[in-house]
Amino acid sequence: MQGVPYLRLLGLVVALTVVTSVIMLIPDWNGEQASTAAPKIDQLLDVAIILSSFVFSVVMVMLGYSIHRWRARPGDESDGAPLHGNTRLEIAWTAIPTAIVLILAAYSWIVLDDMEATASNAMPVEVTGQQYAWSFEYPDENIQADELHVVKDRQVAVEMRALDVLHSFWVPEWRVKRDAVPGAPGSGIDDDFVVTPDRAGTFTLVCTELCGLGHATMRAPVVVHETQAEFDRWAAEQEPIPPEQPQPAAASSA
Ligand SMILES: [Cu+2]
Repeated sequence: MQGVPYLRLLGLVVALTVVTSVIMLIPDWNGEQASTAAPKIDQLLDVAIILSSFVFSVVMVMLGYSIHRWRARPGDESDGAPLHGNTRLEIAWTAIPTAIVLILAAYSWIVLDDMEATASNAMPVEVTGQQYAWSFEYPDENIQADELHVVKDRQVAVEMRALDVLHSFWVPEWRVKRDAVPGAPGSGIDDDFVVTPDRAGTFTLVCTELCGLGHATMRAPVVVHETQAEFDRWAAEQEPIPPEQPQPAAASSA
């Protein structure tokens, strides 16, 4: 290809990348942050937005340039020249996206590894999803509740269960999301996760796996207490876990 203004095209790509990134970074996509994972997830999203803006800009600039440069002039009915291809171009459009994907994968790995680090003082909570309600058991306190109560700055170790179909645990302000799968626990399904809330207040646990007609109503209050003492006062008023849990007939005998 002769006479392609590479430098000017590169300049356009950089300019469009900057403009697109700035516009796309303005909205607060994920909303309020209320766990130690939230800023890490949000920063990962920002990096993904900038890399996506770059890919978008390369495609748009090359598309615009090609349409302008190789458009058919009025009255031109001739065929284009036969082309074999362009090895340099093909290497570039394979290598650059591969590098972008590998960089994002490595960065995501680091963030996920960091989020999954467990603390020794974590509070275990067993979360059960069923059509269409959540319930919570606290093995350390031997209580059960239909609200999720936790303590600010204390890690929560959540173990998920589902009694009927797939459900999914999501507190948007915490950013973490994990499926509750029938058959877990003990089935080898990855059904637990940790999260450290770092803002006291009341939030909402949302089921984010379409689980039936009542899916949209499958929510539960999440209360993050300022102190452990406040949590203990709440815990003292809750029902104890009954010794024999009523199980559906299909429950495994193992
Ligand atoms: Cu659901």
